[in-house]
Amino acid sequence: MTIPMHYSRRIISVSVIGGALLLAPRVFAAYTVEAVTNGGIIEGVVKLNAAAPPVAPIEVTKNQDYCGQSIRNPEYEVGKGGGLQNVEVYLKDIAKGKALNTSTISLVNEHCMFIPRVQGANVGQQIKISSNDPMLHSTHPQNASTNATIYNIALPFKGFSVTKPLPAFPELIKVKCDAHGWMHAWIWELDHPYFATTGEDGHFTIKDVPPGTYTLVAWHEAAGENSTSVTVIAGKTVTADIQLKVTKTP
Ligand SMILES: [Cu+2]
Repeated sequence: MTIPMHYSRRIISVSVIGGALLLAPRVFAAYTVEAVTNGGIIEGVVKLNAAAPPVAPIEVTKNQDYCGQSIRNPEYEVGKGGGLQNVEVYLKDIAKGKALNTSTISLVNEHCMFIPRVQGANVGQQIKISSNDPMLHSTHPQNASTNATIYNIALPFKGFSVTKPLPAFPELIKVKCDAHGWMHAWIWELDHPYFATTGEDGHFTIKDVPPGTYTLVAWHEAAGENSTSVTVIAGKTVTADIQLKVTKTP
């Protein structure tokens, strides 16, 4: 599949609300692909500003024979050094740089949860949705802001899979399973490839960044967002640790 070098700046979106026809311009920043020969690296660790609040296990209300009575809640995954997993870290408003990702991303229904819980992706990529469980799941991605359904895939048996294109424009996608209300995943679909998801130790690395000053954003499903300014120098590694606020009190 070919990836366009940049995207249309202005799309007119038409919606009908309460019978009124609204014309609202939706503006998307363009991203231009160009060779990066002198890029730098941004790396860091995302941590919480306080101890993660205790989270009750997920109560299983359906298919207990397979899923069990409860499932550990992965809302806050804090590693040994205090790093927070499943944080999407990305550059905001980067105008040009390396080519977009084109591989097919994966979302697996496994033991009554989605794997991975959080991932980044690019416009133009495909997603393989599959199930490793012997009962019915659905995979229902929605725009996280509007709840507009992107598609809704039924996965009736173990080994079933469907590969679909991601939406044509960048958006935060929230995925749910209509059969199991506790199943959630998030996909940060961006129009540039400068993103990373923190691992078990809360660490992230973003490579081949053209020299310049950028806003680096960290997003977490429960702790929300924070950002920092980061200046990348050719051939160097810059450290940019980010702290997120615990929003729930124990
Ligand atoms: Cu399910």
